Amino acid sequence: MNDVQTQAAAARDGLAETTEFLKNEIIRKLTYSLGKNPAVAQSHDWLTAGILAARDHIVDIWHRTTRESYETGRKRVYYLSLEFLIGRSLADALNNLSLGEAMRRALGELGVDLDAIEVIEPDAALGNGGLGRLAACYMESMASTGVPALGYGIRYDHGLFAQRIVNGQQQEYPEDWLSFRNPWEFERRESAYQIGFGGAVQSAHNDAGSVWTPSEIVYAVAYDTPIIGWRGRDATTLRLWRSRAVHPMELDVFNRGDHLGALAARNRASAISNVLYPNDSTPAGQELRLRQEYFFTSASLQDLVRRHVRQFGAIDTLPDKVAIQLNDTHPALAVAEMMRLLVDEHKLEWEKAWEITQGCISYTNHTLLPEALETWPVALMERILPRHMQIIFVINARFLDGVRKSPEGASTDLSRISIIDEQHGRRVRMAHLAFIGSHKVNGVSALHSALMKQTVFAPLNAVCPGRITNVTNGITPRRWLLNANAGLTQLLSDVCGADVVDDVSKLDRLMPHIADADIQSRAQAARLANKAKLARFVKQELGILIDPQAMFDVQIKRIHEYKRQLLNILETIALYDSIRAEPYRDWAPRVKIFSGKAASSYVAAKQIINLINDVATIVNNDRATRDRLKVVFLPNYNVSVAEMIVPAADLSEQISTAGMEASGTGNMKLALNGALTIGTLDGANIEIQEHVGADNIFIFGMTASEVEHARQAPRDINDLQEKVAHLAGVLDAVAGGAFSPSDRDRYAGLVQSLRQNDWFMVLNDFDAYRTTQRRIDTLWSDRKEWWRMSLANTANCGWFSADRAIATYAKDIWGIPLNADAQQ
Ligand code: 26V
Repeated sequence: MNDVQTQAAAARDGLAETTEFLKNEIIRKLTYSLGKNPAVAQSHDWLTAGILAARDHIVDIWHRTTRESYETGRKRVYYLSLEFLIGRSLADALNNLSLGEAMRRALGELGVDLDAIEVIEPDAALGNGGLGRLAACYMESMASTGVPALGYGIRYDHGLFAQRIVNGQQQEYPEDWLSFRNPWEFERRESAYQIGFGGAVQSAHNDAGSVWTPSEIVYAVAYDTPIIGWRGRDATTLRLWRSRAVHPMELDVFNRGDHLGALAARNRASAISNVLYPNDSTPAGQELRLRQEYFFTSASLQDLVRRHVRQFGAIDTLPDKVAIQLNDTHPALAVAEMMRLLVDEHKLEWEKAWEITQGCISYTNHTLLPEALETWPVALMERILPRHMQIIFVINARFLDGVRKSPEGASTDLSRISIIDEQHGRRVRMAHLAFIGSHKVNGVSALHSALMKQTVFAPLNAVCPGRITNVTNGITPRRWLLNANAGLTQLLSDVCGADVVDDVSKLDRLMPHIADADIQSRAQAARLANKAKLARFVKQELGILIDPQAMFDVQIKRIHEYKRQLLNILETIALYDSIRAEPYRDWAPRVKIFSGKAASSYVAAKQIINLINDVATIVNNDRATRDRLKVVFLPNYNVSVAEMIVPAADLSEQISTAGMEASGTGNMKLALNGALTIGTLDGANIEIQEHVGADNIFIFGMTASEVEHARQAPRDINDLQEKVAHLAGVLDAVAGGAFSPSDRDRYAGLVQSLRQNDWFMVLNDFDAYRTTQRRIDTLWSDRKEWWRMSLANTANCGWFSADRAIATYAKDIWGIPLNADAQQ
């Protein structure tokens, strides 16, 4: 036998051995952990047994990682995020452990199909969208690149609501991912912390040690989930907090006969970790949200401070060993809580405490939308967190004082940099608190970071130059390429070498081959198989038949006016009219695929969902356009649905109003998988263009500065409607009820608001968008050129790996040297 044959034989023997081992493990788990006789086990029992068997393989690596990080005393990242949008974990874990094939065989020999049980694992949907998914990608990437890390969040009983579409309209249902228990997690009863609320403060001076006596205390109990890195390299911890009452019930109240009252405290406490807040357009349930934010921030800081003091025996070395990353302002109370712990509990001087706090903390901003920037009424904060409010006042006073005395002092409008907004009934600006308490603040794409300096943070940037930096978002290629698209991955490792899966920057080795007919046809075959799978899913979910040979044109993300699903559906209507008007032209057959949730109180977003579904009903039932155009709205968008759509997409819609999408990450997932992008010069689209080249992307529409100017100048929308082909006709049709025959006025208001104040520039960009779509139609018939462009996208998108983003955070923000073998 030669070397290769010997290796193959060893792998075969290894595989046979591992298969046998796993088979025994699964049976043992089924029998002794679940108490199930294999003969009567149901699918979900096999799933749980499979997860428990896989988890055992992670635990040793996890303990080793934790031990090593303890022994080497390396600096550790604490990633504080109110959201972790994880999705399913089994396929990802098996792949990272290189156990996929053995597990498939082991289950197969037991008469169970791995594919069939993987899909019944519930999605852990502990996030709204991009921000939460980013946190999940970064946890996996830190485990893969050897960055010591611990993620902190909330173990919500209920994740993001489930969406159903009834009569074209969104309905929300509670999500219940824990109903079959969660086999990935370990409850840590010993790691419980007391979290106080309300009460009063005794202090001589606000900036010296004070005694806060809360009127209410709840427990935060830790639940740990190991996150396994690529090739089982390391495993990091995701620690999620669950709230519990200190006393399960008040027995004296119960004994007095007030049975419900006796449970009141318990309910009040457990409400904190009950449900994830949707990104709402209206501020509802404010107090509970603030309690959630403080609850998880305080538990996390108490935990990390305790760990540090135990390990290093001192508090002042904290910034050498601890990097705290705030994922948006949701954990911004960390600034005040850290000061409270250091000044009140550890009795440090204010100046020293401030140096430590700023040395540890850094903050990522994810949006510049004014309505999405968190502020809390001072009065609410004083009631719920009296000591923190005092501390924030001191931080603010000292900061403003410093600026006043500095050379810039005279030219600075202090009201614009203050943590307190005095204009809108006295509110605490959480972004200012996070900014002032951080040594670095980052945006999530080059444009977004630049806009931070020019807009929302301009005054703060002027007095703290150099604090704002950029880390363009990234995505984990393990989940979004290797797992989601096994067919393409096989081709890529054949062409680029097997090591491309360890380092996706090596995808550029594909470049010399992008015009190769054989490689193009293999890529096409892989895509077609993914599209056929998606088509089966669409048929099963919606009963709509779609042709895998047609162009799959996808827009998948939260529904928001700035993301402009409305622009997409209006253009779809124009296309529909054009096809009907000229049925014999060789139109590129298209399937328009939409998926996404609207916040429950976001009326305009819900109307857009309704319109997409109404258009779908008319178009899909029209024989005239039957083979040319289909419109599909896939309900209940989540990570798992994305994993099916992303590898099946031909065209990726990234059409936000320029300047409004901080980065986008779906854009990266789709481009990496070879979808061509039609997009505006917004967020990370700009950097995608830089990497793939202007010839390999379809950019259209107004730039961010054009949008800014147009918003200031009055626009002649009537003139626009007269001049732009199709526009008036499309708007009239929608407004007149052509797509809502049973309720003709349904969209009158929607169209009227576009015509009166088109804040998101839907009408302005309509023509550029429509004509770009028609260019894409033409390209579709040039298959060679299409696939050259597609492969150029895959070849050049390795840069959007989360590993690159994490390496940048490690170097520029956390001060953590990476091991040489993890660097790219
Ligand atoms: C929040 C809200 C709340 C009020 C109503 C409107 C609204 C709209 C958006 C948001 C999202 C805030 C934070 C967020 O999720 N940002 C997203 O972060 C992603 C990861 O960095 C990034 O790719 C997306 O562009 C950005 O929107």
